[in-house]
Amino acid sequence: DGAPVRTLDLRRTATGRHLSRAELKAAMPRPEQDTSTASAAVEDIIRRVRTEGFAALADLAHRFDGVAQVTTRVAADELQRAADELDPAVRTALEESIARAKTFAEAQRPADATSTFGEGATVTQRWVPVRRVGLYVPGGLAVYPSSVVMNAVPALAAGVQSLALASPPQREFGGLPHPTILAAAHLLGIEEVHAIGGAQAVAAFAYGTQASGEAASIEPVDVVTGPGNVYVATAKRLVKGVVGIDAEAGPTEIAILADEWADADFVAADMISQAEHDPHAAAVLVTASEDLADRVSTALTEQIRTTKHHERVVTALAGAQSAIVLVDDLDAGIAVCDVYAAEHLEIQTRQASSVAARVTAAGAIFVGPYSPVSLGDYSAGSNHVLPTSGTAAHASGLNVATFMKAIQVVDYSRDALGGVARNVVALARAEDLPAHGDAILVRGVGQ
Ligand code: HSO
Ligand code: ZN
Repeated sequence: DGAPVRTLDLRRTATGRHLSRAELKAAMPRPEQDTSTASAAVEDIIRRVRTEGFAALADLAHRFDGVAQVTTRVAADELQRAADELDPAVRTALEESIARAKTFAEAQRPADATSTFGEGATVTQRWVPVRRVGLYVPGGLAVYPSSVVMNAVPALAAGVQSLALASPPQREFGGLPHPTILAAAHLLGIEEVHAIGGAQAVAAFAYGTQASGEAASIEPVDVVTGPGNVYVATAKRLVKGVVGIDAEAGPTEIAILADEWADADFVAADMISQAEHDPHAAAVLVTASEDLADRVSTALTEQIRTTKHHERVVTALAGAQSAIVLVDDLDAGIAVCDVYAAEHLEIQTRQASSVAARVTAAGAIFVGPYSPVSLGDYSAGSNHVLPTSGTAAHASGLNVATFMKAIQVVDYSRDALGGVARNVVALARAEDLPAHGDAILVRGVGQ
């Protein structure tokens, strides 16, 4: 019928009854991702980096990136030069994005919590940054200096001491990562940048490599973050546990909950903005208004004609992952958005902020007609590294706590220990672990 996006009718009139939460979830357009094919290749890369170190990195750079390397480490003057040569408007925009992201990240620092159980009995949860972080930034088609900002700023605000960045060596830039990536790193004060691509970068961060010839050693990190293709996602999954990782990032998603008052041109433009990332990107409109659905469909057809990345956008919008979802009313729309748990959710309804307050699952929520996702992608102050593929049901976007861990500190006096000694002994007996009880009694308390 020429519609740029298919319609999915989840209304009672179409389904015969209201769908349950599980049925809504099954009905929503979200294809499952398969990372199994990349697993064998990535396992091999990780094994080689662990056993051969720099020799493996050099060989993989030659094979996958077509460059010859004597070291992975980018020299300080190359970082400086990239920053000097940066377009001034881009430089200003990056600096202002960094400033906003920094303000917001610093405001997120979690407070320590202490409970006191009478005289001399305290437990405290103390937040401590991880020591060292490895940030991966993809190269190739997508060059995202904004992602350097989004990954680095919360780590710096958390107080991480050591921050390393890796991005693939580019043949057209003499084997260095893309210059805007280097420039962004320099603006953030990151001094350790490596020209290493994909799965091998994740492996080098997780296990470290020894110095060899001119190549500096790479110290292992505590946390690896950053977007990437299926190889990067698979590598992160495989090293998880050895190091911490951020949420796995699949293709980007935008869901828009809108009523008949929404501006169809705004809705269409925002759907196209995220479809522009990837033929697998998802754009989903959820509405109870058939009239709005029709107007958005028309606006999409109109706007698609002149959009630069036409191929990608059309493929993403026409794909099984995208749809205009018709629901009975606003409540049903909120229920649908909650089960879908979009990476980005826009609320384009009347009283948008009170509607937004009722949503319980989304990577980030964008409230009202003047908070489009692309604002958040670059300049709002919020983070754009967000949980995709429905993982927003349990995971969070990148934030200060991603780069911190909480240590629980127990501090009891002799009297305070005596006060709970009987309980410890009783529970130790119940678990048939009497030595646990003995470790209390040996202190001469609780008799
Ligand atoms: N929308 C992407 C982030 C991004 N957009 C970077 C432009 N550059 C995923 O949240
Ligand atoms: Zn984007």
